[in-house]
Amino acid sequence: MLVIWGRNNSVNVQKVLWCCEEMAVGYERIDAGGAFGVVDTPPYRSLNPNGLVPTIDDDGFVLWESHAIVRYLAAKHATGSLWPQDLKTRAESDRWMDWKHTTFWPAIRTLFMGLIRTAPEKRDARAIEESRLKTAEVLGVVESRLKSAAYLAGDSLTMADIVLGCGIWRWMALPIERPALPNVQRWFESLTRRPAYQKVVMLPLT
Ligand SMILES: N[C@@H](CCC(=O)N[C@@H](CS)C(=O)NCC(=O)O)C(=O)O
Repeated sequence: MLVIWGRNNSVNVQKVLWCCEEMAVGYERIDAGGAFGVVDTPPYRSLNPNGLVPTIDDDGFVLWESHAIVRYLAAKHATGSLWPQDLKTRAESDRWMDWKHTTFWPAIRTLFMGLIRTAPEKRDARAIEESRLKTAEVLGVVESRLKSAAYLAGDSLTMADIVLGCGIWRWMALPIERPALPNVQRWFESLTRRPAYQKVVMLPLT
């Protein structure tokens, strides 16, 4: 049995849950992180010395880092779909996964944390606005890509859509002004029609 540690409102945990739901892979989820604690206990630290979520245990194989987990599970259960078999398609999918961690999340993090996880009187309005503008700017790169493809790596959903799709839910659900990005909008709407996305990603932001 696959065990996943992590609170269900974490963007990084949601990637793993959505991946499993798309592939119809069964799992047991254990609440950890945030108000649930657990991540600072010695048993958890022996699994994940970073004290972060998610962590998985797949029949004794322990793994942390959400994108490594998504790659591992997709390669194990979804070769030819979430894990593209074609080398170049897989490289494209990988590229967008790295982009999500290195470009998209650093851009949106202050906006998300500011509006959702910070009390109104403690918010830095200027930093939040800068983050909103930066996120809109970097999403221009996705907008260009999605002019010529339905999904990030081509014609069908891959692991890249899984990881960026969890982030885009936050962008779309935040109470903010967003520039018109019609291709990003179309892609996002296609994700919202997937039962697995509805079940584990489209939750109220907390
Ligand atoms: N690079 C790591 C980042 C993991 C991470 O930052 N997780 C956050 C939740 S999204 C966390 O554990 N925060 C502390 C907590 O929830 O207690 C990954 O992708 O798995």
